[in-house]
Amino acid sequence: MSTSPHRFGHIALLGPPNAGKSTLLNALLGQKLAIVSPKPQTTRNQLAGILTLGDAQIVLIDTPGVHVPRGSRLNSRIVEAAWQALAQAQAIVLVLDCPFYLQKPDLLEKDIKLLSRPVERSGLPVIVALNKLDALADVKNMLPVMARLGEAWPGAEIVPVSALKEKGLDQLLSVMTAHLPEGDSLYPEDELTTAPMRFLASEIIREKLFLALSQELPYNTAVAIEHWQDTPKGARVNAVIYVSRDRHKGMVIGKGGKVLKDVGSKARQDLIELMGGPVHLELFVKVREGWTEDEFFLNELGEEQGS
Ligand SMILES: Nc1nc2c(ncn2[C@@H]2O[C@H](COP(=O)(O)OP(=O)(O)OP(=O)(O)O)[C@@H](O)[C@H]2O)c(=O)[nH]1
Ligand SMILES: [Mg+2]
Repeated sequence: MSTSPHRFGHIALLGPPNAGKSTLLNALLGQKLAIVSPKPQTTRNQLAGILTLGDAQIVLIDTPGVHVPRGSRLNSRIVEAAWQALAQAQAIVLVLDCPFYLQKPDLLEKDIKLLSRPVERSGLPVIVALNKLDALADVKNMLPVMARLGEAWPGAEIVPVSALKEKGLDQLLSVMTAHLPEGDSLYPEDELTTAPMRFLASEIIREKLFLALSQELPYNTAVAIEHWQDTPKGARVNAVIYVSRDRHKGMVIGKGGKVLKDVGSKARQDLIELMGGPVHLELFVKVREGWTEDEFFLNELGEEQGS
């Protein structure tokens, strides 16, 4: 029997957009909770996933990708949500895209600069998950990146991982657990998240939009659950997809409604899995000019999302 004390705490997954934070959250949980897309800035809110292990319970907080926010209020709020996660955490896992930095070494310097100050100010221990190991031609290629990160965060453990191929996760988990304070679990062991179902449903729809739409369009869409009813025949869910311009509406609907139909049927499949029963999903597209700048609307969305 293990004599090590039980540990409990929150760990923030922090890093630039597209580094694989949400993929890592899902891989660590062994279940899809966070949405993922090849486009940067997919995640817009914190999302807590609860991982119950034999000797620890870790609340993993997925965060939006940190970057220098340009343009909209939405963008500033997204980045703010990421930094705010540090206030609740006992440790930080910096998730970084190794192959990307090999291609663009100057962006490694830029990201170190962006992350250093807030991370240092938080006073939290840092673990680096150097991600996308599987996409390297030779694992030795990561050595200079590791050396540079070792300079930037002296003493931080750097764990090469592949969130996609689920490599290096056991090592990452043992390093993470070691950084947690002793304590009892706060949540039942079968609880996966603190996020409301409505939020998870709206995220699933947003993921399908991110996958279906090109260029700037996904960044100008938001999803709100307008109506939710649990019936003996399953859940009836009405969701509104907000777009910021009239011409975007047609693009989201697509020729003969094809895009919206496709988004709806893919989202429905995931919702069935999430809820473990039949789902009737109806999607509506509404124009709300300038919503990405509208503080009131952004607050409303935030409340819906439990954040
Ligand atoms: N090859 C490879 N691709 C990965 C890995 N982890 C994530 N990806 C891909 O990287 C892209 C971005 O992944 P996400 O998990 O959405 O990244 P994120 O850091 O959450 O991004 P934002 O939410 O936009 O900040 C997706 O296409 C993933 O499939 C990995 O270990 N290897
Ligand atoms: Mg993400």
